[in-house]
Amino acid sequence: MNTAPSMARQTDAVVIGAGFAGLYMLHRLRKLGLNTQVFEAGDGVGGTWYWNCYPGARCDVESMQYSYSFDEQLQQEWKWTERYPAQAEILSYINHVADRFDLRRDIQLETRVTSADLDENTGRWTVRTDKGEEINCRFLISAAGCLSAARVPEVAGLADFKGKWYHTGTWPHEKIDFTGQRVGVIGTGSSGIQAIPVIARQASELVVFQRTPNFSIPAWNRPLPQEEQDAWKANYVEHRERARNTRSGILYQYSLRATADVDEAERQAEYERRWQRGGANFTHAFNDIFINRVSNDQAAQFVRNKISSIVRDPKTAALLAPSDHAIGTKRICVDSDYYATFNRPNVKLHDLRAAPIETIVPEGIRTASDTYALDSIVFATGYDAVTGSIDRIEIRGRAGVALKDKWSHGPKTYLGIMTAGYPNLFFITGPGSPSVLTNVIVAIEQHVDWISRCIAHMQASGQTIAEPRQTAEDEWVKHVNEVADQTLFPTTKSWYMGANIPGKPRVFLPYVGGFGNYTVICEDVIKAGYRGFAFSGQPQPA
Ligand code: N01
Repeated sequence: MNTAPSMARQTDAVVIGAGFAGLYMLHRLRKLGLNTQVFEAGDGVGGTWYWNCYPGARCDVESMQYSYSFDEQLQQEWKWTERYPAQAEILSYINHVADRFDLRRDIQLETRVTSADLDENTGRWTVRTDKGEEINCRFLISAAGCLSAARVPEVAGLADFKGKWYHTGTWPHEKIDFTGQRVGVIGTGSSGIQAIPVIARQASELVVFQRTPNFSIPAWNRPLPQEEQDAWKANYVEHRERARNTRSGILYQYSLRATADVDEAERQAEYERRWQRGGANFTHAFNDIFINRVSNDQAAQFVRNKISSIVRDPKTAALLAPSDHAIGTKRICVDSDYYATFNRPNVKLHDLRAAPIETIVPEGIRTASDTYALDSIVFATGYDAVTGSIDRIEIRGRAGVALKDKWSHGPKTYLGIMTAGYPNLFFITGPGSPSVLTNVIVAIEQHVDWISRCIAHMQASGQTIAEPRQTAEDEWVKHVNEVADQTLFPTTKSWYMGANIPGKPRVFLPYVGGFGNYTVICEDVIKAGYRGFAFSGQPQPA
């Protein structure tokens, strides 16, 4: 094992990533009096919202909810302009937070963490970066994000393409103008569904290469009037508290009724009411949509009917209507004019199931049926989700075991926060926690607060090393799987299941037991004296 050389810079904590998670973690660690170094691969803060500046990028959680709650003054002062925040506005907000709390002085940009090795004798980590630095720390905290390892599929011929190509998750920061261009977009997940309508308005021709259609609900985005914000802010603390007790950390209207509790007319009226309200609230129209196949299919059929009512060409409408998965078991998309975009004369849908891509040629894309001449190609092909950002760092814990090897059959954690054999390594929104099934800022705050309390507990009790017990981890992993198996999620090949990455183990990555329930479990663990965790180490000098 490669242990810390004496020349390595010493600090108390290293945080990987300066997105929402990394910034708030830094803020809390400072309050604990810890010297902290944050490393960020981008040349600005913001994480996901730094990288995803593709056309149309916007959050599908409403502005008043998609922000930090930890500082009352911050949430009162910041003004949002639209119902759903656009990427640029979220990035301004994050930069404002970085300045307001004077966070930048501990953040090193354009630096990627490449490895971390545990020294079992000292319980400390030696972290290395792509800039050749070494830094030795007591606490190592991954704030690397769940959707940050962008994935370009291996397509033959890409290197020979004469035009430009982009991935939505690593979009260039200079303005890309597709005016007058022939553009191909590969992928119809949340990113593609947002980018396609905007690109269609610029491009002379747009070809959408679809392998699997997705369900999408209109956002009905609009300006956010001052009075609406003021009304929300008047009760911000209460709204946040209520959100924390929900299944997804978002104030949706969670129905208490099952689909079969109402007759067909009322059912359709409820779907319609939610469609008109817009957003992911749709999937909570009845409380059994995620667990009952028949109920799910009724909600899905409503959306399929909507698609065929919007898209004029019946063949295109049929291709856009998903039938291979239960609605919501792939992340539901929220769009602005997605389906109507296919009524434009300059937009064509190519069905990759019928005619897959054979190769990219210098002039464009050749499929089994057609060759499309293109000036630009946009990959909206997603991420190595949840574990990808952790896996690409060479992390070695006890006995030099690589985390990648420990997780070769799927990630194993206790509460999604720590993993046995890797003391003092914490994950913010790690695998086995609600993470991507929630308003992720709510999940981030809960994890950062929990980790901070754990470290404060160690400081108070004079312990230097925290590690989950193997038995606690095994029980948690079992629980995560059991809860997932009670839902329809595992029936779908999705990135939630690791199914989008060739060779990735098929396990359900997040915890689907509900954010509210999860926080109760985390609180109980603390109340029971950090049940399932072992603390050790020499008392630290004051
Ligand atoms: O990625 P995805 P995404 N050939 O994995 C297709 C969050 N997010 O970036 O389904 C052809 O969902 C793939 O097809 P298939 C949100 O959590 C949020 O869109 O594998 N096609 C699929 O259509 C979201 O879920 C927001 O058959 C290929 C698409 O590419 C997550 O990020 C906005 C292919 C990938 O869809 C990821 O979304 C954006 C290939 N070789 C993202 N490989 C908001 O807040 C993949 N595909 C609104």
